[in-house]
Amino acid sequence: MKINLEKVISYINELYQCGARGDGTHSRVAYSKEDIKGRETFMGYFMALGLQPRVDEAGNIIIRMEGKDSSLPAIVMGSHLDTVPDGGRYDGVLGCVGGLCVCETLLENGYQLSHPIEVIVFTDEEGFRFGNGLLGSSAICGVNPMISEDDIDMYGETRSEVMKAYGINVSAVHKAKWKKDSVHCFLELHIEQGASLYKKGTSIGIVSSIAGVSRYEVVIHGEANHSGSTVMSDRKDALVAAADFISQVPRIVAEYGNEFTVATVGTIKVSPNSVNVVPGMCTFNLEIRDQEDEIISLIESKLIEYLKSVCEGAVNSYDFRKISYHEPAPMSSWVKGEIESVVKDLEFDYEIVPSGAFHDSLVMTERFKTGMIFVPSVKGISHSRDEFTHEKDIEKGCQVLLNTVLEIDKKIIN
Ligand code: HGY
Ligand code: MN
Ligand code: MN
Repeated sequence: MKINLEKVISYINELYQCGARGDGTHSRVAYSKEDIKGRETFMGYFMALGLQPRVDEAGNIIIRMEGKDSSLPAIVMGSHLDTVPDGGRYDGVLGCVGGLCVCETLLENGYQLSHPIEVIVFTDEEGFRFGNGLLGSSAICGVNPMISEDDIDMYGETRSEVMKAYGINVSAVHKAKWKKDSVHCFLELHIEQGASLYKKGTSIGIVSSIAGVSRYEVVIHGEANHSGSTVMSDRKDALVAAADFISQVPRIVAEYGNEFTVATVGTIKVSPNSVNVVPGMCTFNLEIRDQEDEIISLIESKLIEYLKSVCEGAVNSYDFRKISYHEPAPMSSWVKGEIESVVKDLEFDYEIVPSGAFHDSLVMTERFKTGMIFVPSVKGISHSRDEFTHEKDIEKGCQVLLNTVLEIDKKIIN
């Protein structure tokens, strides 16, 4: 059975249009009208196949295709449709479209698996608006998504307002949890988002493990004052303290981390944000990622130590709050092995690679047997409008996904 590349590409392009703008950018951030349009478009593809999607308490879209034995646990595939702002065409989308393409190919060939299939679009993987992502996958796995009705997003709106408008009741999110024995395995096809496959010219990556990620909100409280009449020695400038801290993040990572350790300050807000006012408050998000838990904790403690030293005497106070944490996670060796034997049978070149980016699989692997298939990102670029993956690699990735589903379906686990 061969997947239909032409259809896969047309779905990817159509979903891209749901967030494309005239200025060449593309954003489909979670909870936006573009995200809603993308989700409706995606659900429409399944309805055209005669499959009715449902939306769970966490906003996840789930499509079930029955197998010969509906009492068997489901083979689940999926990823996310939300993007970062000015994001790429493939991140997340490929795994959702890959699941769709598997269902469509099976239907077209009149082939029914023994196991049911479920395709899932997870809610808010990126966490752009509130800072902590992986919402839908956390809910499904019964992992605390660390959300509250009163969380304030980057536009000043509360989580309860934002999610209500999206059809989610914050207090009901936990009800989306799945039983452990309801899943045979979870498979996520994704672009690599790094350059290791691209540099080696390899078409397929089989993910060994996903880096852990810890995210924080840091608030520095200084004193707002007149920028003309407040002499330098009298200032408590929150932005200057933040700048000092941020500039030293790379040094601390280099000193205490390893080749995979990364830390990033990716957002910053200054209050009152006026050209003639000494910044009174500075709020920013920090994240630390590594393949080892202990390294994340070490970098965290070194950064807190440095923040304390920067703030002492220079500003009034600071808050350092962890907003989410996911420990590094190995993928299931059983699923990895199944993918590897499929790739070998297909005679595709492959590498076993760690993932520096996180994915819903990071959470899913805590509860279900999980495996990830990577295809190369040209020049390793992702979270950017320049994200690109060659069609020949997309075709191979989808084919590996389909063949893995077919192989795994033969394995009945009691
Ligand atoms: O941020 C990440 O690693 C992922 O792309 N959401
Ligand atoms: Mn992403
Ligand atoms: Mn992604």
